[in-house]
Order: sequence, then structure tokens, then C-alpha cells
Amino acid sequence: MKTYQTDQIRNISLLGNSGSGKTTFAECMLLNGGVIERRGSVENKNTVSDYNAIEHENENSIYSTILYTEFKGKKINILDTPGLDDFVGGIISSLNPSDTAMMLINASNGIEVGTEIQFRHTETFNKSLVFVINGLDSEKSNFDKTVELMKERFGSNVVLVQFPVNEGTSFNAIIDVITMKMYKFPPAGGNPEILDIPAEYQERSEELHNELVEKAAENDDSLMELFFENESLTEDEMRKGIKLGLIERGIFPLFCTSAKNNMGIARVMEFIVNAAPAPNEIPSPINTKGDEVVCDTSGKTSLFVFKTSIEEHIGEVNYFKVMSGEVREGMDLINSTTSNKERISQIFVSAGKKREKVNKLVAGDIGATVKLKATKTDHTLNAPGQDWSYEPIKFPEPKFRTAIKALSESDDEKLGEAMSRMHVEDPTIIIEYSKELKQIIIHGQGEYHLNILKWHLDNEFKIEVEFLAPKIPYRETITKIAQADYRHKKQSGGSGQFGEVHMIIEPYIENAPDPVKYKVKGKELKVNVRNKDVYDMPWGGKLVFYNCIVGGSIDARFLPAIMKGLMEKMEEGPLTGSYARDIKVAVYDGKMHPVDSNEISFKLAGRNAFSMAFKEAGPKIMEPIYEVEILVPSDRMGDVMSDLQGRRGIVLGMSSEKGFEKISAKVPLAEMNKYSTSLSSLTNGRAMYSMKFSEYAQVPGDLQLELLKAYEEEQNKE
Ligand SMILES: Nc1nc2c(ncn2[C@@H]2O[C@H](COP(=O)(O)OP(=O)(O)OP(=O)(O)O)[C@@H](O)[C@H]2O)c(=O)[nH]1
Ligand SMILES: [Mg+2]
Repeated sequence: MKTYQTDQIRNISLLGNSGSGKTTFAECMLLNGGVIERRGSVENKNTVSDYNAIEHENENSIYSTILYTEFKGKKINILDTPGLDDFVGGIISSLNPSDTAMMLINASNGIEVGTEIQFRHTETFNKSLVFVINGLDSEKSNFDKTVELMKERFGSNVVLVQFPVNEGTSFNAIIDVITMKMYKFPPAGGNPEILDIPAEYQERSEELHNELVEKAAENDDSLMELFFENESLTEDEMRKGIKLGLIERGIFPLFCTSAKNNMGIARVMEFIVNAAPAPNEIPSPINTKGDEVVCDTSGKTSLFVFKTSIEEHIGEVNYFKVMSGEVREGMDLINSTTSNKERISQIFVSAGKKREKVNKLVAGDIGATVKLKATKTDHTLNAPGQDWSYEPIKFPEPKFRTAIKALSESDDEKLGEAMSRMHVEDPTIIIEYSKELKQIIIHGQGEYHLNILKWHLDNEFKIEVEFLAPKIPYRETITKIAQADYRHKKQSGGSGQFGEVHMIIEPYIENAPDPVKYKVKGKELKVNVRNKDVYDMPWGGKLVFYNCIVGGSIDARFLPAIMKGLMEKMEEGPLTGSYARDIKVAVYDGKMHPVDSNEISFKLAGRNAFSMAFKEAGPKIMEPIYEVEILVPSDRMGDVMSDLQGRRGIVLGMSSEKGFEKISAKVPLAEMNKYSTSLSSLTNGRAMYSMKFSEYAQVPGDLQLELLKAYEEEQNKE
């Protein structure tokens, strides 16, 4: 392949709800560019994208796939993304290197939840956006309705470049109001006949042409002047205005296709090479030092790795965008994260699993390399002497978690390796080795997402695992003052043990004064704080320890042991073995034995006195509460609301948001297990949600009893 210059490159990510036709569309782009000779299909499991076995099995994209095609002297890098929100990692990591997002909309279904979610991602990443209404050959296709909904939802920036002729099962032509021509396709699709617009469509074409001209002129004063002067713009002037509008997200041009029949894709590709921005025409990225990185081949070499996959027989494949300068085969670059020198021994352009070697790639281009020592997604490779790096790709918060366990313990290590490998390929899979819950928890974007992980473990790594309900990271605390004393005594032959601790505990309240006296069992007890230590618990909250020992009843050298005993119980709370927090402990008296008192005695005495006092101090279990935001179509609002109430959810607010109802609520984590699956079935997959930790709150009394009972049963089992 020849080396394409920056202005000859277009980086396009294909977005759209699952089933909108992205992979099929990409296949047409490769055929039209001569990268393949025959089109495969998703049904026949032989498309260039979707080459993973699991994608064949599920007949939908699960990973993003990097492809390229060559068209009219330009190179189009294509990032085919998975439409399902479970695989949002592939969408976000593809938006990063792309300069223009192309959103496919299914002509029969109109705006779907995936359309909505991904439109928001293009807003977040400020990407130029082109719309394509695909599937105009379908029986249920409804172009006008879809356009109406799009203008309602995405506003007046949606501007038609084309409209279909003979929409439905006999769809075979498109009218384009930039070129003011009709494109009539042969039954097998492919190259159209370019004809004059038939009289019956003239009026509509003129109308739409003027609308587009006006919109194009809006983006540049000199074009506006030309427009006022000539009451129109030439095709090239229109393209210039549209490009400026695209860069500003001031215009969302809309095209018409049937990817299944390869109708209209070549015209879209023509638009992309003529009017979509090249990598050096979009705003320059800012590196972490705050410098603008200009997309210029004469600049210093800097590559950003936006995706890493692990391929059999090859190992890690790092996909990168050349942010500045050029990369040549054999070059040594420095990884600004690891400071390692990395030899770029080979450079590839890839179309699915097909890889073609190239000698060099210039600024703005996308490529892949292999056999690097320790380079991962989000890493930057620079020419020696330069230490740029770029903001890491921001993936959404996880919204589904499960515990995982290898069926056979001998697989534990293999499981760890396999999972960290999957995290490298998909950073939205987060593995947590929870010491607290004594579980391995995997966090992901949905049940389907984690079932794919399980599929890989079963089929590729041959590790049998089971998913278990993840435990809830409860917290324990107290609500009132309690006193306890405990004598630990073991004096039956050999070295004895003896230690006695008297303590008072009370809830920790911010800025409350140190204790002076307590009322315990009706009697007043004065304490004299000799020393105070405040500990921030690693899991949140405080522990305050007061040494109020008088008269040397406990030697100072045993206080750290008492503290150790306390900490053990703070780590494994007396109620359910959960972390405890926000407690003040005053040790005010005790007893020692001249011979038998030692550290272990006082650790145990401290620990048990604390447990006893804890159980008398109005102990409470706290549960994590999450803020949940749900976007749901209004016709399903009632179902979602009552389901939330059934999950002890407290609705904080509701608002209409562009065709969706937005519900904000606070829901206990314990009630959110498998929520993505329930929400999807409640709304036919037409809702989306996000959740993030909010605070801890006391569990209801009946639940506390249940948890205590369950813990007791567990203890008895051990
Ligand atoms: N009738 C019709 N079917 C189409 C068209 N484009 C795609 N399809 C079919 O729609 C189904 C989904 O197509 P894909 O290309 O896999 O859709 P996708 O957007 O990649 O879906 P995900 O990978 O799940 O995000 C397949 O059965 C295609 O054959 C079209 O233009 N017309
Ligand atoms: Mg696909």
C-alpha cells in the first residue's frame, strides 16, 4: 500500500444501535474500495469485521474492529463498533482516534436506545457526526417518520443530503441534493446509474438543496456573502461549508443506504473523502502537559495506543494513531508510561484479522504493531527526548458485577492470568480481588458483557468457572454509648495468659468533644484522657482511641496490643464480619498479672471487650446506596418506577429529556443485582442507566435481622 499523506486520510467510526447494519456497511466499504472482491454477510459468518468465533456464534459485533479501504485516492480508516451498550468499551475506544462518527439508524426502528446513548458519546467527545438511514429496502422502512423523530431529538442540525425513491422492498434509487442527481442502482447493488432528477421529485429536491445550501453557508462569513450574492453555492462551496459545519457539530448531514444490497454506500464514501475533515482539520488534541499536539508529519513522532488485542500465534497487537510526525519500520520509540524503549519492528494496516505490512505511516493515520515489550492501551510512544502523553480514554462506570470462582482450585492462577488478559483487551472489564468480601468480583457493563467473558474462559482458556452473587460491602457502626470489660485468662500449665480491659465505646461524631465523663448503667464514670489517637479506616470512617488509664492498671506497653485487638474487630465487625467505622473507644481501666500478662492476652481482652460493648451500643449495619439515573421511554416509565420502588429505591426526581423520561433515584446496591437485565426486559431493551456510589445508610430493621441470622449460620457452618 502506498503511504497516504495526512490530508488524504479519513478516520471514521461506525456507530448505531445493534442491528442497524454497521458491519454490513463496512463490508460494502471494503468491497467498493477493492480491499475485498466479494462481500460476506453477518448471516454467513464471513464478514471481514466480526471475525471472532464468539461474534459468529452471536451474529453481532462484540469487539471494535479496525478496517481500512482506499477510495478515490484517499484512505478511509474504519472502526466498526459493537452496537450493544454492554460492549460500550469498544465504542468509546473507537471514538478516541476517529475524526468523524457515522451513525447508522435502522429505517424500520428509527431512534433506538443505542442511537440515544451513542449520540451522547459523540457529544461528550465532540465528534463530527454524519447520519445514515440504513435498511431502506425493508418492508417496514419509514424514512419520513425517522427523519421527523431525528429532527425532534437531534435538532435542526440534522439536514438531508439525500432522500430515497421506492422505499421498501423495491428500493433502488436515491436523490442527492448536493450533486442534484438521482442514483439508480442495479438489483445487485454497486455502481449506480447517475440520472437527472425526475420531474416528480424536482420540487422536493430544490427545497432540500436550498436548505442544505443555507446550512452550509452558515458556517463561514465568506460563504454567507457568496450565498447572499448568488442566492446559492457551488458544489465545492457547499462542501467547504459542510466540512466547517461538521467540525463544529453545526451540521449533521443525512444519507440513505441499503447496506444489505450495497446501495448508496459508495456515494457516502465519496462524501467522506470530499467533505469530511482530515485528521489535521479537526481541533488539535492537548497532551497532559497542556500543549497542543498539531497533526503534522514534520513534527516529532508521537503515537497513542487506543486498543490492544491478543491474537493467537502473534501475542499482543497494539493499535495506534499517529498523533504527530511519522512512524517508520525499525524505529525506536520511548513509552512515556513505562519509560521503556520499544522497537517498532513491524507496522501494519489491518482489515479485521487481515494485516498488511507497510513501511511507514504519517500523522493522522491509524495502524498496528506487534511484539512490543510492555505497551498497553492508553500508552504513548514518542521519539526519544520527548515525553508527551495523552488523557487516558474515559470509559463509563461499571454497572454490573458478579463474583467468580474457578470450579477447581488448581485453576485459580490460570483464572487470574486469563482475566487480566481480558482486561488488557477490554478495559471495561475490571477485576477486583476483594479482601473484604473474600470474593473475586468482576465489574462490567452488563450481564451479556460478563457472559462473553465466561464464554472465553470456557472455550479459549478451558477454565470452568461459576458466577456467584457478589456479596455486599456492608459496614457496621454503633448508635449509643456502651461499656464492657473483659478478662482473658489462661493459666492451665505452661506460660499463662492474663489480661483484663475495661472500655467504653460511643459513636464517632465529627467535631464532638473528647470525653470527660460517662453515665454507665446509671452510674457516672469520670475519665481522664491521657492520650488520643485518631485513625482513618482504609474503608472509610474513623476510629478514635483514648488512653484513659490511671494508676497504671494497664501498662502502656500493652496498649498497642489492645489496639491490635480492636483493629481486628474493626476489620471483621462483630455483627456480620463487615468493616466497622466511626467509633470512639476509651480504655479506662484493667488488670494485669505480673507474670502471665503479655501482648496476646491484652489483644484478646481488648478484642473481646470491644465486641461485647459493640453489641450493647445499638449496633447498626450500613449498606452502600447508589445514585441511579435511568433514561426510559415514557410508555415504560410506570413499570420502571414500580420496579424501583420494589427495590427499596427512593425516587429523587423525574424530568423529560429529549424523548426520554429521566428518573434519578437512590437505591441500595443489594437491590441492584442484575439490574441491567431486568431493566432490559422491562423496557424491551429501550432504556439505559448509569449508577455510582452515593453514601452508606442504615439497613431496615428486618433486613438487619436477616443479615445477622445469615452470618450466624455461616459461622456455624465453618
Ligand atoms: N434489510 C436489510 N437488512 C440489513 C441491512 N443492513 C444490515 N442488515 C441486516 O441486519 C442484521 C444486522 O446487521 P449488522 O451489520 O450485523 O448490524 P450491526 O449494526 O453491525 O449490529 P451490531 O454488531 O450488533 O452492533 C443482519 O442480519 C444484516 O444482514 C439493510 O440495509 N437492509
Ligand atoms: Mg456489527
